[in-house]
Amino acid sequence: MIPPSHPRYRSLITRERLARCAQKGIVTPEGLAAHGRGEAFDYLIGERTTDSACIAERTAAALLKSARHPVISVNGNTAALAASEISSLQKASGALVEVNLFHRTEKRVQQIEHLLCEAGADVFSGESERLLPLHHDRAWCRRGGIFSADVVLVPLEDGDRCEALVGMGKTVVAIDLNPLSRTARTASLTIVDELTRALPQITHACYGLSKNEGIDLIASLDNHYLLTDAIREMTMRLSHALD
Ligand code: PTJ
Repeated sequence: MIPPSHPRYRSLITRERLARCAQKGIVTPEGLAAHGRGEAFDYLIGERTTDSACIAERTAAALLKSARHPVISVNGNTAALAASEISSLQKASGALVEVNLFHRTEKRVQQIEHLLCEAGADVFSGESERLLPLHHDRAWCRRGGIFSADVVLVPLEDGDRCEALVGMGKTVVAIDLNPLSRTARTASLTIVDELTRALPQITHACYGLSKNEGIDLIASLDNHYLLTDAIREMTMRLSHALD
């Protein structure tokens, strides 16, 4: 029997929640596969927040707090795993919350918006348009939301859209346990940490950061260092795996 305080217990509860959300159509089959990839990388990094991820989370808070128009983009996996954490981060950062999907259907958009509202988020809804320079359904977003944002937080984003957002001149903050993914390498700032650990840390930092610390964190942002350090942590754990 695994004790409730053990990270493995949490991951079993999380899997059950995702499976329930998949049955309702909130999470797609591709979303379940993406979660499995995330679990594997989380295992490699030791199911904990590393020091460099902690710096990345504080820098994300600084970017959100100093943005003119910050937006948190939410997909099916993020809503299923962390609707209430998104709501708390919205309150701490003042960011707009917009549902933006890879496998887009109107029904899924509405289901996910409903889930977020139930968790206390104030969801930006209304007319979507094909505004991002992409050829598929991922081009859809709202003119007053992601399209006009200067800073976008994209938990679990796909590489094409991340690249498109960066190409539009936005500061893109990704949460992605895979430091080798195209999203991780394209984003302005990548938090290599598990979503439900990362979001509360960003929220906490939004309340605690001084203006000067925020300025210093943004000035010293080095995404290449953050990715290299995550790979170093994983490699180190692997090389001692059988000790
Ligand atoms: O709900 P939709 O239709 O918008 O689809 C969402 C998914 C996640 C299916 C879609 O965006 C997708 O396919 O994403 P990717 O390209 O598979 O990227 C997801 C990334 O998130 C992968 O690199 C995973 O390792 C990582 N990941 C998965 N679960 C977590 C995670 N990172 C942090 N925390 C997690 N819990």
